[in-house]
Amino acid sequence: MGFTEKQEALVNSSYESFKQNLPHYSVLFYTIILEKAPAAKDMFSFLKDTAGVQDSPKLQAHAVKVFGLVRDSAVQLRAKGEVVLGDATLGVIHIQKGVVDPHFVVVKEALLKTIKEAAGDKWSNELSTAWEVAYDGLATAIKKTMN
Ligand code: HEM
Ligand code: ISQ
Repeated sequence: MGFTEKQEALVNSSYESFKQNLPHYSVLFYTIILEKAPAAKDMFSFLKDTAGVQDSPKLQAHAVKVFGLVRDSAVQLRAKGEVVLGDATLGVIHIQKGVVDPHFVVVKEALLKTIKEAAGDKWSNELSTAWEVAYDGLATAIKKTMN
């Protein structure tokens, strides 16, 4: 079965919970990424010269973009069964920054952990799987433009 209405609803509602405390969850998201891939710190222009992960409007803006794109992918998967990348420059940006395949796994794990925190007692395996499927669809679309 394809991506269901229920899955889309689960992604939408937990995305709203994430946005509710964006400063906190943005920092958590980056912190988990840097725990798993410390060298990635220098890839981000807004983290490069800071000590550790510090909350800033830029940090939040980037983080909410990533989660928002995954949410959009869930909407697309439900509506038409595939993810079409709206921004064709995403592949170029990631190549230029030196992003490689294993990074996508790190970001996925961090995203799922962050959503688990944000969803709180509404979290379920079903919710997590919905995010995972939406993320994988988006990651595949970005990677296609990275070749
Ligand atoms: C830039 C989204 C995966 C590292 C960007 C930008 C977007 C984006 C929208 C443009 C700049 C912005 O406005 O934030 C995504 C999405 C991903 C993904 C949706 C997965 C589905 C990754 C991975 C890495 C990565 C796996 C590696 C750790 C970066 C870096 C930049 C960037 C370093 C440049 C940030 C800067 O301006 O310094 N990404 N990204 N991204 N992405 Fe990703
Ligand atoms: C990947 N791409 C762009 C921004 C990001 C912010 C946090 C973690 C990963 C990201």
